[in-house]
Amino acid sequence: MNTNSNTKTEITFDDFKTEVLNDYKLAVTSRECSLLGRREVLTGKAKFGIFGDGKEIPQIAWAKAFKNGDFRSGYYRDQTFMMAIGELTIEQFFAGLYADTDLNNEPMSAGRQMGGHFTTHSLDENGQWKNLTEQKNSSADISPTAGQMPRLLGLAQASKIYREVDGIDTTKFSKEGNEIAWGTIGNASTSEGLFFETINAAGVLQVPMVISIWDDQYGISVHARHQTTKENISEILKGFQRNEKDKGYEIFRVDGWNYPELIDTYQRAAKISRTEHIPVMIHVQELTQPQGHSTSGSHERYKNQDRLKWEAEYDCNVQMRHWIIENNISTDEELTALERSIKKTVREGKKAAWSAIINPIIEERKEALALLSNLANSSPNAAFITKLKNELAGFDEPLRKNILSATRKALRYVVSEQTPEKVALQNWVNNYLNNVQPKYSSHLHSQSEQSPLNQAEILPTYNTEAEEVDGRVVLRENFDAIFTKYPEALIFGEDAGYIGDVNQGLEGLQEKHGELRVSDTGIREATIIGQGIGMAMRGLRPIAEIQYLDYIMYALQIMSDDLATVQYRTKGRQKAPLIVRTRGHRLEGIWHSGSQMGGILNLIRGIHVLVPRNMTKAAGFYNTLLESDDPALVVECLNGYRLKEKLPNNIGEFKTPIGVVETIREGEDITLVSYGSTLRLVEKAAKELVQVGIDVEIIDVQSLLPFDINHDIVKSIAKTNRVMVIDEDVSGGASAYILDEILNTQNAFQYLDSAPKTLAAKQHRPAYGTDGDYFSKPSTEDIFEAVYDVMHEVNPTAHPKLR
Ligand SMILES: Cc1ncc(C[n+]2csc(CCOP(=O)(O)OP(=O)(O)O)c2C)c(N)n1
Ligand SMILES: [Mg+2]
Repeated sequence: MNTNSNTKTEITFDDFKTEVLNDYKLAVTSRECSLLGRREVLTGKAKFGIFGDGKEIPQIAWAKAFKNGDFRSGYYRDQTFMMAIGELTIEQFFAGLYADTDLNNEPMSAGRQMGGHFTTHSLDENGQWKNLTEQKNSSADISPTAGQMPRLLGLAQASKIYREVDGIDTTKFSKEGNEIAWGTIGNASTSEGLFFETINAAGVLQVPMVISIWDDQYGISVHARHQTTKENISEILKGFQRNEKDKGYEIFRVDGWNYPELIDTYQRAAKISRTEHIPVMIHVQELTQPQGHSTSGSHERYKNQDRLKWEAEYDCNVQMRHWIIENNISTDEELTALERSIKKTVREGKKAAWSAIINPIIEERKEALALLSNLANSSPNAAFITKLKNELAGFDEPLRKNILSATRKALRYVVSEQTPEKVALQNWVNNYLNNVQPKYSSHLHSQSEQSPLNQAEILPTYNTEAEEVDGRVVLRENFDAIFTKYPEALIFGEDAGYIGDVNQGLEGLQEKHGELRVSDTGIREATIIGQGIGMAMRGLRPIAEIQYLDYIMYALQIMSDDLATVQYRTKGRQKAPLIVRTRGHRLEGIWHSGSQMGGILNLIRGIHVLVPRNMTKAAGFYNTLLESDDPALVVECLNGYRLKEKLPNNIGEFKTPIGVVETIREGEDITLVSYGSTLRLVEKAAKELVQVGIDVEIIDVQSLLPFDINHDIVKSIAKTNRVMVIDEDVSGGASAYILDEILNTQNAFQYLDSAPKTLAAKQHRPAYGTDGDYFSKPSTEDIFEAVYDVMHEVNPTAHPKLR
C-alpha cells in the first residue's frame, strides 16, 4: 500500500494518475482505520485510541522524500506515514490497538505500547544489527510530548559523523552520511523546553534533521493562544533562518491540505538537508482533528461551530478529493467506489487482527476449562469450582487475566486435597505463567550475546615498578586506548572537548582524536543524552558526559522515558547502548553533593548503574561496556581524580564485571555494604573499630543495577549474621534499595542475629563546606558509632554504651 518514492522527472499522465490515486487510497485507508479504531474503543474491544486522522496528506508527501537509511523520530499522529513507507498494515494497526503480544502481528511493541506508537526493527531476533541502510527506519516512539526531540538530534548527528569521521565501518548504518533524521511534533508540544533545546542544538551542530510541525491549533483542548507566542511557531523561530553570513535553518511554511505544494516542499527540504546537512523546519499549518484529540473525549466541548465547520471543509482528505476532481484525475463516482471498497478492506483487516489475538487465547481457555472440569469432578468443592469454570466460559472475549484468575482461585478450593487433577492444574498454571509473563516482562535489557552480563572480568595487571599516578591519568590513558580501538566511539559534553573535561580525564584527546569525536557541547543535558541515544541507535558508540551527577536531573526524564525503555518498548528490536559518564559522590553543597542515587535508581530501570570506587574500576567498566550492547550510567568519584592509583600495563584491556560485588575487607562481626566515595570513610571507621575489638567485613557494591547477581552479600551475612548498609543518599533512597535486595531477593533474614540497619544522610540536601558535609552525610564517627551500637546490643559487657 506504500506510496511511490521514485520521483522521476518525466512521467506520463497515466503514471501520474496512478500515483495520485494510490496516494488518495492510502489517505482514505488510514482515515478508515482511525474511524473504525475509535469505534473499537467505544465498544470496549480496545482500551484507548489516538489516531492520525486529519494529518494524512502531509505524511504521504513526506514519505515520498523519505529514503532507505533515513530515520523517523515522531509521535502518535504518524500512522499514515508508517503505512506510506510500507511499515504498517491495516492488520498491524488494529493489532496495536488491541495490544496483541505477538510481535509477528504487532511489530511496533508486541502490545507493550498503546496503538499509535510506531517503530521499525533495527535488530533481528538475536539482537544483531540489520542493515539499516537497506530499510526505512523509525526510532521507537514514546508518549511524553516532545520526548522524541532529543533523540532526533542524535539520529541526525550520526549522519554527520558517518560522513566526516574516517575509519568507521559504515556498512550497516550509512551511505556517506546521506541519511536524514525526520522529526514530527504537534504544535502544542513545541511549547516544551525539549523542543527549543533541540532546535537550538541542531542549529549549532548543523545536522541533517528535518522537523515537521503538525499544526492543528490545539493541544487536546488548549488553543494555540495559550501555547505559542503570536500563535505561530515558525513566525517566532524566524531568527533561526540561515542567511549568507550565518548558518542556521531553512524554514518552510505550507498548508496541510495542499497536496501538490506539500510534495514540492518535502522534496525541496530533503534536497537541502541531505546534501548540505542543513537542519530544516517545515511548519505544516491548517491541519485538523476530525475526531478530536483521542478517544478520551469529544472536541465539540472546546471547538466552536465556526472552527468545526472550517475543519470539515479543510479536512486534508476532503481537499485532496476536490483537487483530484478539479484536475480531472478522477471522478466523483470513481472515488466513491474506491472509498466503498476501502471501507470493506479495512473492516476485513480489523477482523483478521481480532481473530489473530483472540484465537490463541480461546485455545488457552479451552485447556483451562478442561482442567477445571476435571478438578471439579474430583473435588468435594465441585460447586465452587464449577462456578469459576462457568464464569470463565461465559466471557465472549476472554483475556489471559480471566484465565489465570479462574484457575488460580480454583486451586484455593483444593488446597488440602491430593489428586492428580489438582497436580495437573498446578503444573498448568505454573507453565502458563512462565510462558505468558515474558510477553510483558522480557527485554528490559539486552538478551543478546553481547549483554554485558556475558563479559568476564579481566584484572588490571601491573609492572613490578608500576608508576603511581593521579586517578584521572588512568582514565585518560584508558579513553585514549578506547578511541584508538573503536573508531565508532566518541565523547561529548560540557567542557569535554577543548580542555579535556573539568577533571582532565580527556586531556589532549581532542587534539589526538579530532573535534568530532571529543567535543564540547552547549549546556543542555537533555539533548546531550538525546545525541547519545540517537547516535547509539545508528550503530555508533557514544559516551555522553553529564558534568556533575546533580545536573543529571535535567536529563533524567529522557533517560527514564526514552533510553531506559528502548529494548523493552520494542521487545528487543531496537537498542541504544549509550554510555553516560558523570561524576559525583561526597561533594559539598545543595547542588554539588552528587548523592541523589535513590531517585536515579528508581527511575532508570533498563539502564545499568555503576558506581566504581576508583578510576581503575571506572576504566574497567568502560572497557566492559564498549564490548556490550546495553546502556549504562557510570558515576565516577569526583574526589578521586587526584588520588594516586597504580597505572596498569593492560590499559584498554582490563574489564570490571557488572553486577559483581567485591569484598574489600574481611571481618567476622558485621557486614558493611556501601559504594563509591563513602567506602573510604567506611574503611577508616573499620580501622578505628578494630581498636575496640570490632572486626567488620566491607563489601563494595560497585554495580547498583544490576545488583550482586551472584548473591555474595548474603554469603557474607551467613558468616557475620549482621548487616548495615551505609550510604550518602537520603534514608529511603539507595540504602533502602540495597537492603530490599539483600532481604527480599537474597533472603538474608534467616541468617540475621541483629536487626538489619541502614545509615544514610539527613533528609535535607547536603549543606556546603566541610562542616556542612559532616552534619549532612554519614561521617566516620557516625559509621563508627552506628556499628558500635549494634555490637553493644549484642554484647553490652564487651562494648559498654558509648554516649
Ligand atoms: C509531557 C507530557 N505532558 C502531557 C501529556 C498529555 N498529552 C498528550 S498529547 C497532548 C497534546 C499534544 O498536542 P499537540 O502537540 O498539538 O499534538 P496533537 O495531539 O494536537 O497532534 C498532551 C497534553 C503528555 N503525553 N506528555
Ligand atoms: Mg495540536
